[in-house]
Amino acid sequence: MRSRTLDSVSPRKDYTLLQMKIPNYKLIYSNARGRADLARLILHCAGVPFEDIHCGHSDWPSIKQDTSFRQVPILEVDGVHLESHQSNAVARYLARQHGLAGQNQWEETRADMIVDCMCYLHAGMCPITREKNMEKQQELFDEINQEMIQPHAEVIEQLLINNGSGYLVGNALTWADLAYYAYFTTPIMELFGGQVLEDHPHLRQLVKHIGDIPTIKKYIEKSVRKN
Ligand SMILES: N[C@@H](CCC(=O)N[C@@H](CS)C(=O)NCC(=O)O)C(=O)O
Repeated sequence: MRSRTLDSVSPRKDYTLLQMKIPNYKLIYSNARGRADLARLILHCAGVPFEDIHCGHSDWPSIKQDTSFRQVPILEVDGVHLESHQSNAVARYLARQHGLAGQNQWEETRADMIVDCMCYLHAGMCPITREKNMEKQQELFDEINQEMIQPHAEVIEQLLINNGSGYLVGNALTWADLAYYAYFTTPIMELFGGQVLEDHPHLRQLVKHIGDIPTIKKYIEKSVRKN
């Protein structure tokens, strides 16, 4: 029976507190949201303390030389660099550690699938961020919205309807839900995408619900999460 709703299910923060000693996390990236946003959202949502280290461009060469792929973000756990510096691998690790990856392997795989779909949605936004003229940005956004965002949102809306819990996977919040929140609250979305979720009430409600989670709300209100 699918009777649980968004209001009745909260993130499983207790997982962290009851079952494990919280490691000392350092997340190293610039002060942009970019590829660190999902990891930051997972940690804030789970109520896990971490050092959010914003490095400047001039620091990158020295920081990156210690990484396998010469890229950020980097997650350091108890002083050890996680030897996988890809942003989704970092986010997946944190989601697993803190009860936001899904409640069994099937749910984990569903969440992975959904997060993987986001890659092409994010990639679709690149031409807009490269464009400097705002009218052209709007045109590009409208094009991408019609060709890519709306068809995808329709699929996700239907998935939410079929799932019936208000969440994308199972009956509790996962990092897949946070990934959609991250995508639909980027600066570009906030600038041009006021209407994108108009025809997708379940997805709109999910994004709103996540923005209303107290730990997320607090993070957004006081953070530099502006770009
Ligand atoms: N696929 C990688 C891409 C990481 C990436 O492109 N990082 C950029 C910052 S957003 C970077 O380190 N750029 C500097 C460089 O490649 O030298 C991931 O998702 O982590």
